[in-house]
Amino acid sequence: PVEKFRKDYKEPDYWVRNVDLLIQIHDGQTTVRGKLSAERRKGAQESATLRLDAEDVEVVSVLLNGKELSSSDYHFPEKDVLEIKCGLPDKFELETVVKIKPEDNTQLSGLYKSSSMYCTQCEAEGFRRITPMLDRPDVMAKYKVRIEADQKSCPVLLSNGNLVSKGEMGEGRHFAEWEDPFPKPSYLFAVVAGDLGSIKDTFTTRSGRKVALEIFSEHANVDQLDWAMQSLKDSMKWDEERFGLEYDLDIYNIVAVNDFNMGAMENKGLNVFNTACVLAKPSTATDSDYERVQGVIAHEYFHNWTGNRVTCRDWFQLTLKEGLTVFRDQQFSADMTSEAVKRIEDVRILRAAQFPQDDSPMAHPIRPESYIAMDNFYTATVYNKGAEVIGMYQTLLGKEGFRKGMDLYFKRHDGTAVTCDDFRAAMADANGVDLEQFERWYTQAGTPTVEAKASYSADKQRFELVLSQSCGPSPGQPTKQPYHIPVRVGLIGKDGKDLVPERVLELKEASQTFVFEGVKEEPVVSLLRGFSAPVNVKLPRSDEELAFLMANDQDSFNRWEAGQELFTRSILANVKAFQDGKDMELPQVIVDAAKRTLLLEDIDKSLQAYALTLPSLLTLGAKMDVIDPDALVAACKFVKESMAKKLRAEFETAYKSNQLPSEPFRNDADAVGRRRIKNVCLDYLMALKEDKYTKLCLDQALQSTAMTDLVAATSLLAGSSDEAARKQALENFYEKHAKGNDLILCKWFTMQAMADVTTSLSDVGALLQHPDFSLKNPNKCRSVIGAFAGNMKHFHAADGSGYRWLTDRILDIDKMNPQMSARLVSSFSTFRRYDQKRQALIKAELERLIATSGLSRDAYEIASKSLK
Ligand code: HT7
Ligand code: ZN
Repeated sequence: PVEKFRKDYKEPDYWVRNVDLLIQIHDGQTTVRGKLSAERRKGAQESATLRLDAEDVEVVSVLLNGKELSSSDYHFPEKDVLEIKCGLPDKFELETVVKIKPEDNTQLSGLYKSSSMYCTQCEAEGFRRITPMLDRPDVMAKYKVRIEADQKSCPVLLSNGNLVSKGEMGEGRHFAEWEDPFPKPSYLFAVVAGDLGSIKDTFTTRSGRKVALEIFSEHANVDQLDWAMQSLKDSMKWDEERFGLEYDLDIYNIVAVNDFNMGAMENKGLNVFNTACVLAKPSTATDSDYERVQGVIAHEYFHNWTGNRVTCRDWFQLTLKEGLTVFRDQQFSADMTSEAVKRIEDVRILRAAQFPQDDSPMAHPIRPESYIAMDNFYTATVYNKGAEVIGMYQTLLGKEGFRKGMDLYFKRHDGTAVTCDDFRAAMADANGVDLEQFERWYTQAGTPTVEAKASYSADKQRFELVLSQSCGPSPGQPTKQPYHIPVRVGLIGKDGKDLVPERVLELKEASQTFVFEGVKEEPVVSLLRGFSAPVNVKLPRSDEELAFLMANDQDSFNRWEAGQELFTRSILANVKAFQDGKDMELPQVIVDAAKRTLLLEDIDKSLQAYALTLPSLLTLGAKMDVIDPDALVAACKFVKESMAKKLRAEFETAYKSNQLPSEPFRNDADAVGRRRIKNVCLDYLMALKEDKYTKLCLDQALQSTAMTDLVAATSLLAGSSDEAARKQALENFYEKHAKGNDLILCKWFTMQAMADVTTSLSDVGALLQHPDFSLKNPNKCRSVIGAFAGNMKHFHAADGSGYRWLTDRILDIDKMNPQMSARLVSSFSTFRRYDQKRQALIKAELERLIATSGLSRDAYEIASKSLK
């Protein structure tokens, strides 16, 4: 497979200015006539041939300025390239007629059929699977589309922009013509055709334009669209208020589809969504589902400016739109819910998904230097670390300074395709600051460590903080240059109040000393408040100091962080004890701190819940020299059980006092927080493995009406050793809630695939045979296979059975959907973090994958890079 490099970027020899498409959908075969109005780039050689991207299309004819070319005038010089060999004038129209088969498209890239509807996914390189094109983001054109289809099976025909005409054609067929006034790259093109229901609303922009909003789904799901609509209107308003950004078309359409490789897609004026990211109603969606829908709706909407109006010059710049848009959706969700809670959730995801990636052979800078399959680079690094990098601009420049930078970015680049350097320059120029060194966040992979050493002079009332930074090697980057790191710091006195105003220190050297004057007593340092940079922190502290911070820090994030550090220490110490065959212990200081948190009355319930939640296994694993899955799981269980033994009464009281009446259903912050803390308490109580609590949990699993409570209780029972209760809860969930609803079925699959029971592997094997399972549906694959790959104990079974099972599944899926199989291969990428025996077992599986003939380049790239 061919590797592409960032340094090799060149402008294309031709620009395409207009694309005129005729898409004739017939059951079993679709014909696409694509007319490109193109011109040679100034400076390009006259002899330059036109090389169009074209994949899995059957070329019927090619016309140049209306005249059919003979087959000797064009050819496929290499796979997926259609080259026009004959001479071309400076400006011309090139027309191709191709045949495609959406019904057979299991890759879900290009035009495909999902259930009964036709839809497209063009990012990153799917447009070439519809019609030959210069399928690259710097080629921006205006699109006109005519869709023709059967009227009965496809009454709804949608594309980007505005509907300009529609009508009947006889013989049961009809058409619709759409025109998008904004030039766009091909990856933002979309078409949908199907029998869909919808809800409608309007939004009046701040300049008084009325925008028609419509959200489509299968008819049966129309009652689950209201939350998405509310979220869309909230997003539109928020972007006007926070960034002065107004929507620019008269229509905004969203369509929910069952089969989708990712969460959603921001096609201009026609977003396509995975049903999992748009459907929600109280009886089917958990609180996290509601949050996800709100966040993803916002994310795709925000792309209209950060991604669509200003797009990426090439795919190496992906974080330009994704990091920025994730940052924007995070800020929005924080404003809609709670800033502190949202920050904790985002950092938990970063630590569980991105930190391990940054410490693996798949580590890459947020702006990668090379790729084989671009689809493999839609990663936690590009998205989530990318968002942290954007957040650091805001921390360094302040909210106002950041806004100035954004305004200049749009002023300079609206309507064009640009680079991450252009964004950085806009931020620097708008604020008159030097952000040269900040580029290293884009060029270097790996998670830096910031080490702090503190000293205090009572005489001089002076506090000194020496900060040093380092970052271990990454693939192709043995050494690193110092980063520009904003470190938000507070100094706390004995009374729990800040002694001096909080500061943002700019750490730019390998080591730097920062002095605080007028500090009246020896402070406790609160470092990296709000997680002001994506780094690990090293600062020696006693358990007591952490407990003090947990109780007193005015920064909610660092209160939570101190608790996480306490838990981490204890779990890692117990891992060691388990490995050495010694007794495990839970320090009293942790029990006391947890008790204080449990007894707090006027605390945000979500913060209380997160403060009592143990760090994820992946986050803990990242802190171990060698990950020992059995010891890690045992240590976590021990900590939970010991805590529950000591605080049984407090957990019971908190469980009861946070019960909510079943009617009316509420998903405001208080109700969400109550369900959260209640279910954390249930989790602890279930660790005691007593009949009383199994009964409590079973009652919740059988009687709750809120999906959050049902899932929490049933998941706990799915991992219970009480076979009868486990069976009853799972059967009840299936019969009463999941049957007939694909999204709830996925929850049912996941709770079993994640369960820590001796039959885990045979259970997931059986789930694949379940009549409701389908290997072709990405959500279902993720819910069984992806979830099992996250089952720390059973996926990592010492005999390698979990690894072999995953490889077999990857090979099954790879034939249908390489994007999906490649994602699953990445579960193996962190293999060097495990013991020698497991390393050897995983290595053998990666080698088995690579040796398989016909393996997709997507899966090949992840497998081969993981082995490096
Ligand atoms: N921009 C969208 C990316 C996306 C995608 C990428 C590769 C393959 C399938 C895909 N579906 C959507 C999603 C987003 O970040 O908004
Ligand atoms: Zn995005």
